[in-house]
Parts: sequence; structure tokens; C-alpha cells
Amino acid sequence: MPVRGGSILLAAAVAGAALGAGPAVGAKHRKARWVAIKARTHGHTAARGAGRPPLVGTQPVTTPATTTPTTTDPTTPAPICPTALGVTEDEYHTYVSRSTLCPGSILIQLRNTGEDPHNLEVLNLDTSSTVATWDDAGPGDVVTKRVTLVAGSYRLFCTLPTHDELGMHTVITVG
Ligand SMILES: [Cu+2]
Repeated sequence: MPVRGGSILLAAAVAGAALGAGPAVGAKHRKARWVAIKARTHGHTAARGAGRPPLVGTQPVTTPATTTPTTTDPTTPAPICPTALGVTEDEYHTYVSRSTLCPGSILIQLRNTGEDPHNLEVLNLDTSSTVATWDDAGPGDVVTKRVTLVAGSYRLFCTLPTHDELGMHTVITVG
């Protein structure tokens, strides 16, 4: 079998080279020499090399332990989710402190900065249902209510006659 014979010859040659470079040889003769040894030696050549340092490449390969990082990405900002809304009314405008909110319990504060009474209604445009109403608030009044808003679009407006048509309305988005 050519493969097996080649392996034996190679092993014998390597062992012979190691012996040739051993301490028995003088310093000027340390250059590795390849010694041709016949296949008849079989396993004996390897035994003669026992006790010597292992050949290069025979050290066990160790892989470094891998760990999964547990830190969060510092560049990922926390989601902005406001839960309060300011509504300011005057003649004849309706201003909101923000036009988008997250669904949930929202604190809505109506402030009348005008000279006439105004009120407020919050209408869910997706369901055409009224979510909350504020009674007429006098000039300078501040009235706060907590309202639960689901995702959707909402129209905020004053229900006093002609006030909506005159401009007292706005739309916010929840979601
Ligand atoms: Cu009004």
C-alpha cells in the first residue's frame, strides 16, 4: 500500500532528523539532516524518539472562551413617549404643545388665554366618537383632565357657536 509505506518513511525521516539534531551531536553539526531509514524499522523508530519535546504542531489547540456582550447600544435613544398635552385657546385659535402622543393615559390641560369663554372637545376621527369634553372656561382658567387615548387621529375644537369655523380646531396623532 503506497500510502502506508509513505507514512512510515515520513515518520522515520522525521524521527531521524530529530535524533540528528539532538545533544549527542556537536554544536557545529546541529543542522538538521534527513536520514533515510528503511521501512523495516516499523514502530521502533518512533519509540527511540520518546521523551523528546513534541514536534511543532502537536500542542493542543485551545480556543478562547467567547462571551456575549450584555451592554446595550449607547447610541440607541430611549423612545420619546409624551403623556401630557397642553391645549391653549384664544380668539380664535387652538394651539397644542405637541402634535403626536403615545397611546395610553394622557393628561390634557386646557388653558384659556383669550378674553372670551371657550371650551374643548376631543373627537376620535377614526370612530367619530367624543373622547372628552371641557365645559366653558373663562379667561385665564386652566382645567386639567386625564384621558385614555388609543392609537388614531383626534380633532380638538371649541364647540361654541362659530368658534370652530373661525379657526378654533387642530388635529393630533396618537400612536
Ligand atoms: Cu371658543
